Amino acid sequence: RDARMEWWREAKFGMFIHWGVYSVPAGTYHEKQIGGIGEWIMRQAEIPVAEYRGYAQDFNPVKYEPEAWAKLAKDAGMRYVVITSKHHDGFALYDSAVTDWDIADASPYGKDLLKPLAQAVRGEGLKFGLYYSQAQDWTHPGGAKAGYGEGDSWDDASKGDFDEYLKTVAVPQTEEILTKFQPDILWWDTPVWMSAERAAPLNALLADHPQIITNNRLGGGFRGDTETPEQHIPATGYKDRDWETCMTMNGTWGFKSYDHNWKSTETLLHNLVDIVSKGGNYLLNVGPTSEGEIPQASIDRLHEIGKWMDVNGDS
Ligand code: JFZ
Repeated sequence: RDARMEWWREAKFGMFIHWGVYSVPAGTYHEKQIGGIGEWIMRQAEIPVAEYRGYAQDFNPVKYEPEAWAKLAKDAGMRYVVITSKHHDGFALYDSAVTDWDIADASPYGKDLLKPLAQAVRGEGLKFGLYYSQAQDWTHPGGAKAGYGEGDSWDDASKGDFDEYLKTVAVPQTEEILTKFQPDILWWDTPVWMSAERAAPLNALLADHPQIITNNRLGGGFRGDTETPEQHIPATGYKDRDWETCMTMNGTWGFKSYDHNWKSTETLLHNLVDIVSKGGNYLLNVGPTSEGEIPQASIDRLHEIGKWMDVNGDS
């Protein structure tokens, strides 16, 4: 176990990437600015499935440069990258055989976004991880909807049986991403409606990937390898547990066109030093646009962190 965690413990600093169809509305629905985090716009505004699907027509990241993203992370002193393979809106950033609600089938871009990033990231000598929303899925029938009773939804089209969803979508997609991309990390999230029985088949898929590192958000009592304090730094770290604080640079994970509430580079560096001094890792988020660009404010801060690393980092 310790040998498996070794690279992760030494890594200290990683890039989180929240990217998907929500970058198209970018926080605005029918001329109204929707509160909360950008990737939750479908849930917040209770957008019907058919209407939300339309946004995929404008998710066309022709400016996507995975090599530049990998270099940006590397130059900032980051040692790993974790990207959303599927967030709560159910949209997959790779060509999934399980569904047509993915980048290859539902967007004009028409091809996988993850393999090129995996290659670029590993080409820079960094580790590559995948986020996967195993429980919440707001488009596939039966997927969990936070705030709703089991099986329920704001749209009849996404109501359904949760166990059926797990069996026909979550399990096969997890299997797909594990075999297609061989991620070094699998980052589960929001175990809405989960139980030990429901989580077990997902956890079992990890057995074929003994090197993989997982977090504590699968649900059903599975603790994984890492604690994931969100948007805060625990005062004294965690006793006997590896941990990783994930944090946004502004107020959202997914791109919101009008969120300019950027933390200063000084604050970001202060957070990094604080976290590392307490034995944790810092997973710092960027939210690219629907065209495939990381916001300039994020790039500027990562460059400045890189300059600090040149003087104070250990490699
Ligand atoms: C989840 C997601 O819902 C969100 O969109 C984003 O992906 C984030 C990284 O993770 O949000 C959470 C999950 C857990 C907590 C808070 C927000 N938590 O444990 O306090």
